Amino acid sequence: MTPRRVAVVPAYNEAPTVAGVLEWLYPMIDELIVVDDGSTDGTRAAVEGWLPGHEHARLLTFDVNQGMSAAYYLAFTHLRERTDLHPGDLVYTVDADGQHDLATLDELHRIATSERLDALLARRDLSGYPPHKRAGNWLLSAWASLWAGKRLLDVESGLRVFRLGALADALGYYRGYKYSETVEVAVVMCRLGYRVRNDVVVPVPLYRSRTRLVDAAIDFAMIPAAAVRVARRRPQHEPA
Ligand SMILES: Nc1nc2c(ncn2[C@@H]2O[C@H](COP(=O)(O)OP(=O)(O)O)[C@@H](O)[C@H]2O)c(=O)[nH]1
Ligand SMILES: [Mg+2]
Repeated sequence: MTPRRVAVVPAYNEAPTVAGVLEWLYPMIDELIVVDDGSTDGTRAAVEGWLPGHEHARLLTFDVNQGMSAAYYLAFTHLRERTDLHPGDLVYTVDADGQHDLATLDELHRIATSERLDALLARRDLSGYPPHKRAGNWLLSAWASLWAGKRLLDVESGLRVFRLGALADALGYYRGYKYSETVEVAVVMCRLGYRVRNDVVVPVPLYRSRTRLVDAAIDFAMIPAAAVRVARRRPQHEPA
């Protein structure tokens, strides 16, 4: 059976780019979920203006900003509860800021399915990023690798393909705070024994980042916490 492809796009104050991202993404997937995370600009209006005529897209919302992790948690728990989806279906995540070159999606999909991966976390080509961002990303990925028991190369990437069954399982072990969702899901999935790749390099046509030092510090602390949570709750895990 061909897996369904569901894309999740968290959006916070992305009025200039969000509709363009949705328009590009929509023909490549079967269903689209965009989460407006209490945006204070015209994001909600831009999405609502785009929705008509796109019947496989839906908007989930927070009235007050909750942070990126909460936006993902809302969408993922919704998917986990859906009885019309199967563990083999695929969940894509894409930023709303136009940072991801969606021309890479087909190739990511091909690799994820042909290698039967549980998670393909695209490794962004950060060569256009400032040195302090690259150093921070390297350090965070190295720290995550230590706790994941597997070499991870870009744990902050928001361009990903998950197998729904594995994602739904991992959701029992983390919730995420601010931006920590990306690092936590990577560590949790590795610790649970799922097949994870983080070495497929994708270009980043646009540098734009809102994360600050405090966000990196939060991620740093959340990584061991996530690993310990898995070890405590499921010492002898057999991947679902
Ligand atoms: N900055 C920020 N982004 C959020 C929030 N909630 C959801 N997002 C979305 O999460 C995605 C990743 O955020 P971004 O700032 O691009 O992070 P970066 O690419 O890791 O630097 C974007 O699509 C944002 O619009 C939030 O509270 N703050
Ligand atoms: Mg981004």
